[in-house]
Amino acid sequence: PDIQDITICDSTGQMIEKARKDGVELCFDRSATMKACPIGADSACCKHCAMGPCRLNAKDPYAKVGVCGATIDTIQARNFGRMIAAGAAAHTDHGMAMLDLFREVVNGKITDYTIKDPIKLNEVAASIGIETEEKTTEEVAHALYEELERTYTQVEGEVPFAKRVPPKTLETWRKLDIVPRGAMREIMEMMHRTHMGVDQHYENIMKQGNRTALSDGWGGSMVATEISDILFGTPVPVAAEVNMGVLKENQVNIIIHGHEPNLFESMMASVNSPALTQAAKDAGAEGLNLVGMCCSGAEMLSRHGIPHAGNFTSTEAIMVTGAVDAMAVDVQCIQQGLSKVADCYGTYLFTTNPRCHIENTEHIEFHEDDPSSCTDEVVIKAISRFKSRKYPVQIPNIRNTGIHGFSYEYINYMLGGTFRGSYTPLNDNIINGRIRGVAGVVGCTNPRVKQDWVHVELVKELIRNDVLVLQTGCSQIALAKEGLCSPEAAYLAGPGLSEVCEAVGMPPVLGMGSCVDNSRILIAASEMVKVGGLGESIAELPVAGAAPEWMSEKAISIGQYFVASGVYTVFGVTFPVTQNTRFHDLLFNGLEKQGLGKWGFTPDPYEMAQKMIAHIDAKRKALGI
Ligand code: BF8
Ligand code: SF4
Repeated sequence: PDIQDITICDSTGQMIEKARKDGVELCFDRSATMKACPIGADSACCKHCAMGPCRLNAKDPYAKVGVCGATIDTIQARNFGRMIAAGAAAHTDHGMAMLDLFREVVNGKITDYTIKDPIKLNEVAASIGIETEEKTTEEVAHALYEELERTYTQVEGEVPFAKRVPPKTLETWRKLDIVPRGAMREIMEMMHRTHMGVDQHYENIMKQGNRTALSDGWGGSMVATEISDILFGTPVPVAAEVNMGVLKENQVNIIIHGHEPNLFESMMASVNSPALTQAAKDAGAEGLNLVGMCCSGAEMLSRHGIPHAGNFTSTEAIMVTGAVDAMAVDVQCIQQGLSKVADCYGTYLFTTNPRCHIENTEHIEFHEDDPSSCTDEVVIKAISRFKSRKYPVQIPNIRNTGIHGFSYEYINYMLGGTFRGSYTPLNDNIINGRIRGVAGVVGCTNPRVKQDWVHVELVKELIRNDVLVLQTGCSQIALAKEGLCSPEAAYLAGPGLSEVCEAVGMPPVLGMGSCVDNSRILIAASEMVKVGGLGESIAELPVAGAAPEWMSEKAISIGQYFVASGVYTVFGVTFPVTQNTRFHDLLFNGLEKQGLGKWGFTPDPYEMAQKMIAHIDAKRKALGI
């Protein structure tokens, strides 16, 4: 296929062209030759036991059943439930790793990290009912740890952050019996229920699907965000550069790719160490250049303004520059294909997390009690590669500046002014119609669709119609590369939104961080309910969500927790459900009738925008605004 059909990212396009000349295969090439399995795409197959695998016919979904008698609805609900479980497990295990780190810091066993944001510590503790007055930071931290551990382990009862859910939304969940207990329990039960011969009613399976997804959004993901803020600082707006031009020809380039901020934080310490900086200079480099990719990149971009080189589908392509001296990865969204591309260009690729090794790839384990032994080693290897660079370097000369780091707390401050931080002005602007509604546009890029294009076209359409856009993950990087994360992009917004943007000095698109930081969007939505004037539950708000180029099971878990929280959520690319089935109807209509949100699907960004705006308008109408 032509490069203009593969990506709108010029840098990635240039690297695809170079890779073709160099005879190097990228995910885009593999997706062109690996046609998607049409049966799996419709979720019409089951391999949950050895009487199968069984294949049903999506064109005539009720004509056949599996060997055990499972219907199309059971089969696809089980598949969907397991996607939620896997996605929720990824986020919650990441959150638990942050909580483990927090515990060891609080206990004084790990000394390389500290509590950087004691104000946030107190706020989070207070939000879940922990008494903070007349307590030391240490005492509050201990109490918070004890409480948050329940997010994972508790056998009975509601997760701690259920206290942040608007009462009416929580009431709906209680009625439906979907308030999450500990994530470990929910994920375990989801896996059990989707085993051969257990839960065989698609509605009941989705009940557990909702509960499992909520244990991610209001559980593991929220813990990941809050603990990371407490340990590493709550983001405030910061100017930062994105795109492959952040690589520097005359410097030692090191990329961190993955999801856990601790590796990245320690890598920052290593590249700032005078000894290693000197070593880089001795090797003829002007310095050490640390940049991020994917979600840990988005998190560091938002928290510290560290440059970001590109989103998910650019992670192989960037090595084609020949300029990447080392790439260290931790967990999630690490394509195995990286290993081969790294070989082709002599890039040192390292895995660092015990959860993620890659065949034929060196593993240097990262230990939080001795982080620099890993991160220094990565820097030293990168310097040695710089010294003996054998490959011609070709860096696309493209950089885009934007403002990132709009935490929930900062939006509060920004809109409310110094002394009266609150979401009231946001609600006011929604009520008076300057802002039509709020959209969360998030998620991956996917080589099955033109990279970044669906994100960018959708968001342009939304802001043109006065919809304020909140962003996370790889989507945020797509928009940043198009310049939409800068205040100057206000001219692309409709008259009402651009007026608000100009008054406040904010971009029409607010980047909030990584995928676990979607929890910031949940908190913002709860706050909008709390402030008043826009209904009593999240389901009544004029808001919508989208993951236009999604690919991962984590995205399905995120989508489901937004839906369960009351948000209309539209996915692009493809949707893993058979049309014209009862299960499809449950996801796209039935859940809304239960008082939750609902799913939508279209690969077309303009239609997606229309659907979201129509939903926002319907909610406005219901509110009488
Ligand atoms: O958690 S947006 S491709 S990097 S899954 Fe992965 Fe998707 Fe990117 Fe982060 Ni989120
Ligand atoms: Fe087939 Fe049923 Fe076994 Fe699934 S659980 S593979 S549908 S027999």
